[in-house]
Amino acid sequence: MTQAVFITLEGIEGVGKTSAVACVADWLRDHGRAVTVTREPGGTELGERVRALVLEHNDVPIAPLAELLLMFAARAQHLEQRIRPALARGESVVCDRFTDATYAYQGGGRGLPLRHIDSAAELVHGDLWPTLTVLLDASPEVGLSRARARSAADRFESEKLQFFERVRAAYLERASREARRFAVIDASQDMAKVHADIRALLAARLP
Ligand code: Z5A
Repeated sequence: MTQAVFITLEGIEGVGKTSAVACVADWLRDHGRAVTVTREPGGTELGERVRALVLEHNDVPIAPLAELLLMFAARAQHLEQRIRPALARGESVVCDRFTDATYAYQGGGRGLPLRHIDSAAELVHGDLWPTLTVLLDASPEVGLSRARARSAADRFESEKLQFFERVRAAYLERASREARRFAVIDASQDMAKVHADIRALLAARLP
């Protein structure tokens, strides 16, 4: 039996994670694996409510530490309700963002100390890390122009360019430290080439 894998897609807004998630899931299914597709924040009723709270423009002030804890609260529920049960059933899980997003956004973007994120990650998922993390990398100019052409800016997308430069730098720093788990793909290429690169990566990396 093929081993279940846990694959995450990461990157700043507009780099193409949504279509890349579908590309990964299709490839896995084509190679005989059952797949659960999900996202963060989200994937459960609680997670989707947290998502609405943190993404919508509303009158609710959210301090950076509260934002960090909301992400991990949603993640704890997601792991309990969706991710761990799927892996236990032998299904592969493809997730649009996971804890690397917290390091990038709340760590790099908001400037929270990384030791807080380390502690929360240890508490919430211990050593359950993705088998493979695909970082779709493009400049904030490219990502934000695509995201803004598609829909109005949400609470994160309304941040300034420097915020996304810090987020991108934090992602690249994590990718270079954890080169065995991460793969970086140039997301500024056209979509067909990005997806061809993803399929080649999966063929090379998965058992
Ligand atoms: N967040 C956080 O702060 N901490 C955490 O721990 C977690 C999340 C888990 C929700 O994420 C927010 O939560 C996120 C970080 C924060 N910030 N925001 N906003 P999200 O993943 O749901 O939101 P998103 O990153 O904004 O999603 P997105 O804008 O939909 O990005 P995307 O999925 O990467 O892009 P896309 O929808 O696939 O593509 C955007 C458009 O570009 C679309 O019209 C595509 O057709 C087009 N596109 C995509 N690829 C290409 C290429 N290669 N060429 C040309 N056009 C393309």
